[in-house]
Amino acid sequence: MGALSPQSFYITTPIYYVNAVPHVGTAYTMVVADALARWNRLAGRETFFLTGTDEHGLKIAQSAAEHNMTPKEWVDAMSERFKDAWTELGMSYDRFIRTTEVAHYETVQRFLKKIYENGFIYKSLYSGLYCVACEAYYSESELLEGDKCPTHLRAVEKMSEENYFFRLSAFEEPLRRWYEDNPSAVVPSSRRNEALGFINQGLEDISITRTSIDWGVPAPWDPDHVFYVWYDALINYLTGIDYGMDEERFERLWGNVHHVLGKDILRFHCVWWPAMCMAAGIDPPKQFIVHGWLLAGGAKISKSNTKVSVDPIAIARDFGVDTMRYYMLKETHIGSDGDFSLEGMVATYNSDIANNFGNLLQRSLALVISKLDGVTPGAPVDAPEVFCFDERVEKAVEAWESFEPYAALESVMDLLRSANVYLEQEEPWKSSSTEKIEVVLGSVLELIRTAALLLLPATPESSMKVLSRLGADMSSDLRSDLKFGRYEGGKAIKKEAPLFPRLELG
Ligand code: ME8
Repeated sequence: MGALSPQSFYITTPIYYVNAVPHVGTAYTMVVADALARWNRLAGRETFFLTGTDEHGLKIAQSAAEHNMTPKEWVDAMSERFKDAWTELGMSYDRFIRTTEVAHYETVQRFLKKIYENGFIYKSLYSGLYCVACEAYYSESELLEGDKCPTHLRAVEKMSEENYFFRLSAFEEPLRRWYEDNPSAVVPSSRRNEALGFINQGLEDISITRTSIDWGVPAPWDPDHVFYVWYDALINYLTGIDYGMDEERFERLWGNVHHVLGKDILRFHCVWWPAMCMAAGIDPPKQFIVHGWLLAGGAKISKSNTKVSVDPIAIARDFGVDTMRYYMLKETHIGSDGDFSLEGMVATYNSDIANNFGNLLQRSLALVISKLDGVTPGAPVDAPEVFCFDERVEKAVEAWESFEPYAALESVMDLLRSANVYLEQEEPWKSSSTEKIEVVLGSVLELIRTAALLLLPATPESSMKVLSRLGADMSSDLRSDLKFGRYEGGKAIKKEAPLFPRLELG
């Protein structure tokens, strides 16, 4: 088994609009990014996980007005709701960025001044059809039923103003070449084709400032103009790691940045953003991890979709945060859409966690108590054949490394299934040989320990409880912790309630 490469790992989520509270859909992005961050920390890498809130633009200004608040009062209150939600859900982010922070204004101005000085920004008259919900202009051919935005199905508004433009058209060829030279810039690869599709349709320059509102970052060369919300928002990824302030740190983290995002915002990320980076003279991002949508009854879950319970905090309180995390990561492959239902979540938890994992743990510990005076045996030197231990561990490691949590979790479930089969076959409860019982239970507990480690990015709280019940510590070397034979045993066990009882829908 190869060593895990030691480079730094920088991971980001989209920054969320504060015109509504977090819901299961936004929590899904967080869970994906949090699990990948946790995996990379476990692998011993310097990891930096950035999330935050997107607080400018017309939509936010309108939401504030609807609530009789100033934009500032509104965004201050709403960004707290996001922070509280992610804290409650145990998200392990390192920095929470707000686009209304002074540091972000400075970074936006620093970065866009570079693009301006490099000659990729110019002034012109713009008139077009604008969807306030998307904060984006559409061409007529993109509209549905003549005047409706294809994402929100609401009428677009005609807007006309003099503003600054970014010369996106100049980057058609450079972007095509960049995608050719970096075949893994977007995962999964089907989403890369989508990005290339946008580029191959031809790129038009984009309007990047507004004079019709003042809720935004002013252009440093013409302060009557504020930057269009998307143009300022993308730059948060640079503010988050102190672009222009701490060069050494910036280079280290930017060189291995991974942007997690939903497919709805692919064009902004996979077309605009690398072009903006090129225009400012920095490398485009290393990789985009594009996930699909969580659906309920076939429709995208959103703040206005009331068909399902969409409050992730209520779900976590009722069923446990790890139950929700595990379900999201196991049943929805990153890149594809996935169904979210409480029935599905409970069924997945019961089959994988309560039965396959929890029962095994409970039975083995009960046997330690009844057959081995309550002290756990250490692992034998070799893994019994039936586990296919090395192959399955390797498969899980590779799956985590290539951003395929479902495959990692499936491989861990295979390991645990083989441990269940082995326990049934060996029937240690019938044996009177302490030596045999120690080998059998030592092997099974070793499998449980390994499973808890490999599940840790998905189910951090539960994994830590299992490791503590076994008295298994972790070193800073994941590879050595994943070797069969590492579990030393010697933990005195008392009879305790099961860690993962079956769940019922109330
Ligand atoms: O677009 N399933 O913010 P936003 C999966 N501020 N993911 C979902 C989802 C669902 N049903 N619903 C939302 C914005 N998401 C901009 C981003 S970044 C520089 C600026 C997730 O609050 C998904 O990741 O509308 C989507 O891309 C993100 O929430 C959009 O959040």
